[in-house]
Amino acid sequence: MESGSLALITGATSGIGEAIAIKLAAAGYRLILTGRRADRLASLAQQLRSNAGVEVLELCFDVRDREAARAAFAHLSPAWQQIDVLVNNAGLSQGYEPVHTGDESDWDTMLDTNVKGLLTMAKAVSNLMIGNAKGHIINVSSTAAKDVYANGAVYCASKQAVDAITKVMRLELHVYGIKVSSIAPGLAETEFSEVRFKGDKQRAAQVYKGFEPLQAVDIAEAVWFMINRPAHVNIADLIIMPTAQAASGVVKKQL
Ligand code: NDP
Ligand code: 8X3
Repeated sequence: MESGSLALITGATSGIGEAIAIKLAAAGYRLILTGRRADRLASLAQQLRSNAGVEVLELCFDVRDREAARAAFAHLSPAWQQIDVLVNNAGLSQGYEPVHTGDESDWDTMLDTNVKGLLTMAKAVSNLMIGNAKGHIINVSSTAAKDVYANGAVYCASKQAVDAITKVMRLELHVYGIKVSSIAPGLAETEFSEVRFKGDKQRAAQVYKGFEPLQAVDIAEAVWFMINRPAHVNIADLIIMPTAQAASGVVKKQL
């Protein structure tokens, strides 16, 4: 991809999405950034316009709200419809319980966001990419798609669904010259655990104690590598873990 290319990053208000936005802006990408927290979107967009001198369009909506997503795309001017890269990153884990005591509304939130929200965005952008006869969709999966762990049934299921959707979309879109990939991070220190533990910062901090976790920038660099392969090369899937992690839920800690 060239400088001046356009990327849409969902969930850019923190963590991995924000780091990808910073990385791509530094390389001269125009950006469409999404998320629910308007104040954070506005301040990131302003920072990128000032520091990197790139054009940034903020689209503030919940990916679970199909009407809001449709309206956002309906108002895109032609210049903002030429999307080269979609990083389908918005997602979350909510709750950490076995199935037998799990909270059904947490299950709905995870499946509606990580699976149905990702599909909504993938559908909207892939139609634009088909019209443009090019593009690259990167779905953010997880090591939770490769293994399972206790108390993570619905999150793991949602990310295994992301892997399945990625493989199916590749079958459907390769004929249009569109790349479809997934990236599966292991433990990365973001707001992820704070969201999982519903605002309990102390409990969240424990997750990343006793070893060196990934940082969001590590994932951003990997995404950068994926989108910068030659036109004939598609990295179909990329698993990236901290050195101290061997599999989902298997971490060597020194406490
Ligand atoms: P963060 O909590 O830091 O960021 C999550 C992002 O997703 C935020 O920008 C949030 O924005 C957005 N988001 C969540 N729900 C919605 C929604 N309904 N509509 C729109 N945006 C939403 O976590 P990470 O950066 O770590 O997570 C990013 C992705 O990486 C997720 O898909 C996660 O599952 C995945 N992942 C994370 C790993 C980790 O260890 N951190 C490992 C593997 C995968 P806002 O709240 O403003 O809407
Ligand atoms: C997030 C990583 O191991 O907490 O996808 O599920 S984990």
